[in-house]
Amino acid sequence: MEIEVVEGDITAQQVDVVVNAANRAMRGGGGVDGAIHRAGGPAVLDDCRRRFPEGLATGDAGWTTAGEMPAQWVIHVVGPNHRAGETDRAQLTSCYRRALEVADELGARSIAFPLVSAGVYGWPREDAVDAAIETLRSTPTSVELARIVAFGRASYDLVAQRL
Ligand code: AR6
Repeated sequence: MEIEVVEGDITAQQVDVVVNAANRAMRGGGGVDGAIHRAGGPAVLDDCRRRFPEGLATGDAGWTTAGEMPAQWVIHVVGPNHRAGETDRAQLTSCYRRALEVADELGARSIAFPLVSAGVYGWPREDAVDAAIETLRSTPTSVELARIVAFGRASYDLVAQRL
């Protein structure tokens, strides 16, 4: 699998799957989650309610429609909330591994990731980048392209350097 980085907005990516940095309730929020629900429209939340009545566990992933976005699916993952004391790194790497597993179930060939937990959830940024890259490199998958979407120049430079 090829791994690349771009600077930009995850909701605009022309890929099969965009990954959402969600929370356990899976009913929307701020950051990437807010942007994805705004861009995808109400079909995304409808699908979240229908397919995930109980939400999702930390470290897990599940798919919905991408609604009005160019992508076909959203894979929602729940990163650990470092700010709230969830500091188990295995829960963060699990988000990337589980997202690729779900992408394989869908037959997706391309997927765009935000830096899960690196915003509101406060995971130290350099380690969030390293966890993403390590896990994308080491997980067997039929996905051909993983794109890390960095929000802002500083994030882009950091990911490019770590790649
Ligand atoms: N495209 C790409 N990256 C973005 C975008 C965007 N449109 N917007 C923000 N980022 P965050 P988390 C970057 O906070 O830390 C929500 O309220 C951002 O700069 O979206 O996992 C959820 O509902 C950061 O680097 O996700 C949860 O409650 C990264 O994406 C909680 O926040 C992740 O930031 C999840 O927090």
